Amino acid sequence: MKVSRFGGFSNKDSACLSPKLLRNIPGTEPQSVSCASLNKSGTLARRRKNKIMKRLNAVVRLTFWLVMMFAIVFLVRAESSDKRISTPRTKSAPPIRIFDQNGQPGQPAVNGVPSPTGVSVPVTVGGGNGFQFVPDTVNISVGDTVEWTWVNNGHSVTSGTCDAADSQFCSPDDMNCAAGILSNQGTIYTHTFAQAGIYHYFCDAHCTIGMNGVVNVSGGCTPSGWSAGPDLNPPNGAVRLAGVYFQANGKFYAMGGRSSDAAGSEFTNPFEYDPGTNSWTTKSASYPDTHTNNMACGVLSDAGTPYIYCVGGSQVTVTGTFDRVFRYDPVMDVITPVAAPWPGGLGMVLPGGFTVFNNKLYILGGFDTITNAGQGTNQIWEFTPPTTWVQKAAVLPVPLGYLPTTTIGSLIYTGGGSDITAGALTDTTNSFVYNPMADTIGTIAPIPRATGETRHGRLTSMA
Ligand SMILES: [Cu+2]
Repeated sequence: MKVSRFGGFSNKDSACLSPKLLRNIPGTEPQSVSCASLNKSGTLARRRKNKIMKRLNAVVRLTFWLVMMFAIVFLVRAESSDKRISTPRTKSAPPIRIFDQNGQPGQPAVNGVPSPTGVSVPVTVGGGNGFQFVPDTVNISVGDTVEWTWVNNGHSVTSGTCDAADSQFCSPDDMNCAAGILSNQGTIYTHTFAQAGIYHYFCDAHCTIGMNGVVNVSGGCTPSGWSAGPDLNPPNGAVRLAGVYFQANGKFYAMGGRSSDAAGSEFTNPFEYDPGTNSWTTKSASYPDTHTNNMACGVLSDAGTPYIYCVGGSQVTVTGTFDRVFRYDPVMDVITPVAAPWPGGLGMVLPGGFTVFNNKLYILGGFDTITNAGQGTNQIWEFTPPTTWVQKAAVLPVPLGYLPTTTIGSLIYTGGGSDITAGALTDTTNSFVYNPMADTIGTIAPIPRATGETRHGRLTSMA
């Protein structure tokens, strides 16, 4: 039974990686990776103004939210791990409006569906400790859109540095930016960036306590923009890794995988790519086991701290798979087990396509390596930190393994995937769109070329 397979990119933003570099992460198409500036913002200039009332208000609200967050975390941890702890998110927001770089209304956008030339990147307003933009740094390309969603009351998105609006854009409607109009929970504000640059923004009520953000807009990808990068650490190449962009530090991680199909060739440590130095580093943290091929990995936050979660996986020449979950903290370089094995693994199913939406990891389909000598599965699973697994009611219209899968806006798309019959893998053109909030799935136009045994590339409309 031949089980060759991919490496992949699981991320919301992708770094500029070269074809040479990408060749060492099988299954990745160079054109599917968006170029994005990964420059961190510098320290924001602060300007003092008379904000006594707003600060007092902020302290009261901060205290309230800290108490609330503690209570929520406590209650969630007290839940049994198999109990659904979340309800579908509902948005009671005004219609989205997209404004161009000059503040002029552009074409109306359908919620979650990006324009053909760009992607939509979500940012939470009032996330984190309640007074943060999460993530506070977004790296996008020209033509991409940032979608800010308010999760609590009394915030603004105002371009400029703290208390110094520059009126390039602002919530709720790009008008009278200097006024610092505050909006409430459920509000959605979007802005499409038509020009490259570094765009600072802040919350008019809370910038003095650190509620600031930055959008780095790179010039966009063109074929001539590719340049050579360093090879992945293992000189003989690597297969079956899961690629993850970690937005919090702007670095890219290759998780798991192995150097060959020979027994014992599994990698034991994560690899880290730093776009700033254009170099790879082998990290010190080591994997908890050797079932590190074909894992499903993605960035999820637990109690406000982002981690790379990895689910399942196989070991070359060893029958069966693992269902375990672990998480990697790239900042601390620590791997810890997560006491919530994937119920869909059953010791024999490799995760299929995977992607993250709304701080949940979704696994679509999979490869049952045992039943009928190997067959595809159609289940859809959802993992929410810290420990909750839910099998969704919707299923893939046809069983598939190794689906290229990604999130665009609020929808999850698949393009192709492997039909697995009696252990034989065949590329297909099956393509679906899954709505994780409605738990519905539908068929979209088939991918033009049969595709399988690969993971998704991202984050452009060319994926
Ligand atoms: Cu605020």
